Amino acid sequence: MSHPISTQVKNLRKLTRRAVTTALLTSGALAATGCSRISRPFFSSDTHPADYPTVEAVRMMSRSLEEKSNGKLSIRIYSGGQLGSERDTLELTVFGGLDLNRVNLAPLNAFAPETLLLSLPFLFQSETHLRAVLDGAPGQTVLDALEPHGLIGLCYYDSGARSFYNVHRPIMTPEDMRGLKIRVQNSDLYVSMIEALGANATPMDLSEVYQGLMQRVIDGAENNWPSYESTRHFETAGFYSLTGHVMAPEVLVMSARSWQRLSNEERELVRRCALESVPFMRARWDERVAASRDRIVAAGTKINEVADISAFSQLMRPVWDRFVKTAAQRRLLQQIIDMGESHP
Ligand code: GTR
Repeated sequence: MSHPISTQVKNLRKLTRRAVTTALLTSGALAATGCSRISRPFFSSDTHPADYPTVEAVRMMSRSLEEKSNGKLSIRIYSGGQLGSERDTLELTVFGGLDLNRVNLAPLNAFAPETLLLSLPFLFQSETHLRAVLDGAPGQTVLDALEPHGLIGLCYYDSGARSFYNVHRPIMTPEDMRGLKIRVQNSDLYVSMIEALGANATPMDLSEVYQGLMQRVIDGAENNWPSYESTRHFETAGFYSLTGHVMAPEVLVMSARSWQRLSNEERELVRRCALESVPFMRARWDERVAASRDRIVAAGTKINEVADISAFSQLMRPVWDRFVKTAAQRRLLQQIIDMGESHP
């Protein structure tokens, strides 16, 4: 029986992905057993395209690693989701088939509960507040919490604020969300946030959202300006409503297995180069937000501010209680909130 072209393309993509993944696992395993501790570039994954600020930042990190290690260390980046979804590539990273991975905090929510804290709705008062938290003690605590799960948190990258977009109407009040099928990342927190607004949450991989919108399997999704633009979701979902409900950052992680193969000096260098890529990324991010916004506006997208943002936060903030459970988490949350006073 012959399959439609789209299925054939999908299957081919899966096959290619499997071949690359097998190659990565094999070379990871070889490097683990060989006497030379590092015999190849680090392999790194990103769902975003090659010109996205997160990918550019890791490329910049690779250049400085290579320079500072006299060519011994570098990074080969597999961008554009070539290796699969963030969830799948994270598993690969934990098992050491991949050395580095740039992901959002959402796919980490399920196994490292501390990551939930930075993903809570209406937590950060501003970009200044967010950056102070990421660069400060609470940010470091969350990065450290990844280690027992087989991941070394190297640094955060900005991800701006996420807002809703959909194919039907501007979202002015929470009532406008009622009954809409909204794609979310694979995280229970995101599901709860959407349900708190009376909408239906549909967890789905990013790569499936464009098709989902085209075929009206979903009515909308939520994301920041650059992702709304780079995925071309604005072409189908032409209403973008600036709720800015979440400012969860991106994180660059290294497999603890790859980390164990590094000498102390190499570890220090990897950390330093990752941290040095952060200001570069932030500058590229700010430029990209402006460029994405211009492109989206030029396409005739209907963009609206939300007059009463508190109507959204009143409904969404109660989900905090469901996800912040332990005394340690509550203390960390309080620390994050307090930093908003000094960094408004
Ligand atoms: C983007 C983020 C990605 C991924 C994506 C999504 O903003 O950079 O890592 O989380 O959103 O919605 O799946």
